[in-house]
Formats: sequence, structure tokens, C-alpha cells
Amino acid sequence: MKDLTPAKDTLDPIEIASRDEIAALQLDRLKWSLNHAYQNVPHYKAAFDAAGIHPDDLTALSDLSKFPFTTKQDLRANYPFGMFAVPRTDVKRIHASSGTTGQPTVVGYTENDLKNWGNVVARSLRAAGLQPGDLLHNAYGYGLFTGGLGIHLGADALGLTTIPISGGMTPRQVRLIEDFKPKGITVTPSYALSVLDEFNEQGLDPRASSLEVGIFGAEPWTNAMRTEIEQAFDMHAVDIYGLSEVIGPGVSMECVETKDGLHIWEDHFFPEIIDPNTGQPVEDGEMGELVFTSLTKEAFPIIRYRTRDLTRLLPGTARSMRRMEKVTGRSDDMIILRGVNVFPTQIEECLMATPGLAPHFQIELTKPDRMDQMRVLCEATNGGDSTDAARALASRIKQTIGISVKVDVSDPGSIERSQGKAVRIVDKR
Ligand code: DLL
Repeated sequence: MKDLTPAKDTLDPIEIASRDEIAALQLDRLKWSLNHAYQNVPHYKAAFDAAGIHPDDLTALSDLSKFPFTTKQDLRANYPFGMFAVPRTDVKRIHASSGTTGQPTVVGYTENDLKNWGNVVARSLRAAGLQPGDLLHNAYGYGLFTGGLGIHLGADALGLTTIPISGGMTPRQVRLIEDFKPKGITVTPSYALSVLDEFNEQGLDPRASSLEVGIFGAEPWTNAMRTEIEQAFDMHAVDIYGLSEVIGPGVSMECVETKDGLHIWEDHFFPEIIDPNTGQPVEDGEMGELVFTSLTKEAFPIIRYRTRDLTRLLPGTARSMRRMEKVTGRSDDMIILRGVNVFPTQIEECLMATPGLAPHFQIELTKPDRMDQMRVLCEATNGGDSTDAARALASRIKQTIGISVKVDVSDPGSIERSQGKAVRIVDKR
């Protein structure tokens, strides 16, 4: 793999500024953002008043913990445009979550917001090793989902040539990678595996492709998966994180030179980690739920938003800004199996460590006799001995996670393929 480390003089100065400089900027911006939300969004005024707190009470960054949280429920209650802080006519773009688990969450952007979003995504793409003039194959979905258009905005801001292929039509994805020879690919890790299968199906060698870096996010994935993808394509694999409510992709990004967690673009998004049960902030380094406050957003300011994503904060390395560890999972995706907490990423790690199994999997939950049961559905690699592999995976899960599961290994191609975010859990209870 080529060294793709970006030259220091191409970074935004704030990426490598001193912590004091970053904190001073955050404090100024935080005061602005709290006031902006309070004055222009009835929900925030009511919530701050009810908590007996006013934006002027914030004199230090640590005062933020006195302000109330915002939850997905609050956004739903204000559907569709109730959380907007500017007149609708100043909103230049709207995105929305798919709403598969309820009413969709609607977010909006002013012209300035789009510019800032483009800049943080450009920063992220540069951190992955892309430079102006490079060719990018953007396979995140275009539409109301923020992935496709969010990455596109950043690619434009960085000066890349973008192939806006979106998700799906996998044979065509492979064909265009072969014909156009992009340097980078932006795609969910699970869909990257579908693209990989297609390479093999067509008898093409993915390692011989032009791809030098893949920028993977929108769903949890493990370091074991990173190794698998890097080896399969002979390219770097880096992690990009974000969520619609905070801006979209580009909230944090892993640097290609260190691959040690994701630097949060702290000049725009202020992170906290809280204990999900008590709501109390925990120290940097401790695991908990990630909470974000926007510092510059005009159309849709968001104050102390509970992401439900579990991770921890770490000091900066390749950049001055703090890192978040790879997300373990969402608290919603945590399975409690006979008292043991399990995340799909833990199953992924065990699967990737078991020879003879392909990286595709689903977890099926049933309750045959008032006891929860988990079945891991996976596939044999071509020519693998599936009985041995099944036994090996079940035993690895028992040893490392401490739960007994059934493992069903089926023929290659039998697990439903993702075209975007993978569905990991099928709950039949
Ligand atoms: O998935 C934004 C995005 C698009 C990020 C493309 C990266 C690349 P939403 O659809 O609002 O936005 O979903 C946000 O997806 O709260 C996490 O649970 C999960 N997620 C996003 N990125 C990662 C990641 C986009 N790198 C939700 N690792 C978030 C783990 C991620 N989970």
C-alpha cells in the first residue's frame, strides 16, 4: 500500500492548532450556538427554561453539562420543521433519516451550513489521503440519506473528480471501477463486501484494481474487517463517522497515517461522553454514550444530542483534535442474551477470526421456550468445511463473549447482501 499521508501544509491550520486555541474557539462558538438555539427554536427555549438554565450561564465549556439533552424523540415531536432556527426560505437543503423505526427525522442546512459541511468532509477525504484532482467513486446512497450528497459536497470542496454512482447495481460498480480507475471509494463496509464478491464473480482480481483507499462508515465495523478489506483490495481502509442530526458524514474521521480512531472536527462539533444510565458526563478515556453539540450550525442547531453510539474519547495524535474510538455499536443494537450484553461487532470479530467463513453474517434472535436464543447465520468460503467452521465459531463466541449460540453455515451467496447499511439483527422474538 502506498503512503498517502497528506502534506502538513495542506491541512486547515485549526487541525493542528494548540488545545488552548481550539478550546477558546469552542467557547466562543458554543455561546453563540446556545443563544441561537434558545432565541430561535421554541423547543430549546422551553427545555432550557424548564431546566432553569440560560445561555448566559455558560462561562466555561464544562458548564455545558447543565443544559438539557436533546433526543430523537424531541426531533420527532417537532416533525417536520419545528427544530429549524431560520425561516424555511433560508433552508437550502433538507435531508431525512429513513424512518424505518418511526417518523423520519428531518434536518436542514443554510448556504453557510452546506459550506461548513463541505469543508469538514473535504478535511475528512484529505485525511484519508485524497488530493485535489484525484478520482473518487462515491457509492454511498444519493437522496434523502446524507451519505451520497454529503460526501459529494466535500469532494467538490476538495477539488476531486466525483463519480456519483450511489449504491446498488453491483456489476456496474465493478465495471466502472475497472474502466474509470478511481483512487478512492466511499461506501459502507458491508456494501464493499458485496462489491468484493462481484469482483470475484467476474473473475477480476480486486488487488489489481486502481483503488488505493476506501472510506468506510455509516455503520459499525471492526479492525478485523479493516484487515480483511485491506488485504482483499490491497488498499487502505479508514473510518468515517457522522449522523444526520449533527450534520451527516464528516463529524469525525480516521487519518490514513495512523488509523487509530477518528479525529472529531471539534471546531464544529463539541463531543461529550455520558453514562447512558445516569446522564452524567464521564472522563475522557471512559466508555459511554456519545453526545454532540453543534457549534456553527444555523438552520438546525443541535444541543447535547444523545447519539446512542457507544465509544470513548482519546487525546489527539495525527491532529490536535480529540479522537473517538471506533464505535462499538448503538445502545439500540445491544442484545442482552441471558444477562450478557452483546454487540454485533463482537460477533463480527469472532467471525473474522474463524477460518473457512466469509465475512457476511446476520444474527437471528428467537424465543423458543421463554429463553432467548441467538443463531449466527454465515457462509462458508468456497471449498470450506462448514461443520468444522460452525463448531469453531460457536466455540470462539463461547470463549470470548461467554454466550452459547447456534451457528448455521450456508452456501456462499445465501445471506442477503447489503446495498447500504447492513441489517445485522433479525429479531423473531
Ligand atoms: O450514516 C452518516 C454517514 C454517511 C456517515 C456516510 C459516514 C458515511 P445517519 O443515517 O443519520 O447518518 O446514521 C447515523 O449511523 O448514529 C451511527 O449509529 C451510525 N454510524 C455512522 N457512521 C459510523 C461509523 C450517516 N463510522 C448513525 N461507525 C450513527 C459506526 C456509524 N457507526
